[in-house]
Amino acid sequence: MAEKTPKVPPSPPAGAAPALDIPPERQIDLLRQMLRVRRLEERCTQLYGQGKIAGFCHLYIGQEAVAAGALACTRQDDYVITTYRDHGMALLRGIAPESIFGELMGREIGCSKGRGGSMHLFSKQTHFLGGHGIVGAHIPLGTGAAFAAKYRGEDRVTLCFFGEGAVNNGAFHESLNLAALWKLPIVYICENNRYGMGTPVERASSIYDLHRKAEGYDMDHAQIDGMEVERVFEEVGRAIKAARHDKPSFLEIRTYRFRGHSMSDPIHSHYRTKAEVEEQKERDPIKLWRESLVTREVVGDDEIKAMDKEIMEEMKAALAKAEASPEPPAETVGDYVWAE
Ligand SMILES: Cc1ncc(C[n+]2csc(CCOP(=O)(O)OP(=O)(O)O)c2C)c(N)n1
Repeated sequence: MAEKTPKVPPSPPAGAAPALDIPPERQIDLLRQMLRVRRLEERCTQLYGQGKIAGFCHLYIGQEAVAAGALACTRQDDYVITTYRDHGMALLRGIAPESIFGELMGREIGCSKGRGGSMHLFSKQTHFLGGHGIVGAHIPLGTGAAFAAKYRGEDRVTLCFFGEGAVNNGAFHESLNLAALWKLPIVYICENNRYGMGTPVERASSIYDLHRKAEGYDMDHAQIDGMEVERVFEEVGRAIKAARHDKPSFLEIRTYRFRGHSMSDPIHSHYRTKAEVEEQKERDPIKLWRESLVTREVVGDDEIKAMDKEIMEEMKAALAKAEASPEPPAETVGDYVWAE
C-alpha cells in the first residue's frame, strides 16, 4: 500500500521564487479577491455573534485561495456550483455583498430573496448554481449543467466544488463516470481541508491521494497546494482550457479551514490540536501571497493596506444596505415554491 503523505505539506525551499506567468494586475487582483472573501466572512462572524444570522453558517476562512484562484480563470457565462461553504464563491462569482449579507439575515435584498440563508446562495444572472446542503448531492447537478452546455453546443465550462467528505459518495463516482464517458466540459474540484466535520480524511478514505480516484474513470487529475493562490490559478486555468475542448478533469486542492466546521463548532475541537491549527495558519494563503507580492515588488505594503481599507469600507457599506432591507412580507411565504 502506498505511504500516506505527511499531514502537513512541506514548505517550499526558502527563497524559491516561483516563475510566474501571471500579469501583475492579475496578481494584485488575486490578493484583492482573497481579502474581499476574508473581510466578508469576518463580518459574518460578528453578525452570527449578534444573533442576526439564524441557522447554519459555515465559514471559508483559510480556503480563500481556492475560490480566488479558480474563479479568476472562469468566464462569466461558465457555471459554478458548490457546497454549503459558499459565501466566498458567491461573492467572487459576482453576487453583491449586500445580497449575501441580506440572504444570511433573511432579508428581501438577499440573492435568494431571504428564503435560502447561508447554505443556499444562488444567482441565475451570474450562473452561480448554489450553495447546496446535502453532501455530494450537487455533483450530479453540476454534471447535468455540463451536459446541458454540451447538448446545446455552447462552450461553457462547469466548475463543480465539493469537500473531501463527498468523494466516497456514490453520486461522485456516477458523475465522474458519465463525465468521462460523454467528455463533458467540467472540472471537478475537491477542496480537501482534511476534515469532514470531525472526521479526518484518513479515517474515511481507503486512499489518501484523493485525486487518484479519477484513474478509475480514465480522467485527468492533479493534486494542488491550495494555500498557494498562484498554483490554483495556473492549474485550474489549465483544466478549464482542457474542459472547453471536451476534456473533463478532477483536481484535489489541499487546503485547510481555520475555523470550526460551522459557527456552532469551536475552532479547536477534539479532532485536531490547537498546535495543528496554528501551524497551518503559518501558511495562511493571504499572508503567503501578500509576502510574495511585496518581496517581488509587484506592489508595496502601503498600497496593500489601502486596498484592505477600501475592502473593509465596501463590506461595511454592504452590510448597512442589507440591514436596511426588510424581511419578506409573511404573505409571500409561498412564492417561488413552484416554477412560474
Ligand atoms: C448526505 C449528507 N450526510 C451528512 C450530512 C451532514 N454533514 C454536513 S457537512 C458534513 C461534512 C462534509 O465534509 P466535507 O465534504 O469534507 O466538506 P467541508 O465541510 O469540509 O467543507 C456532513 C457529514 C449532510 N449534510 N449530507
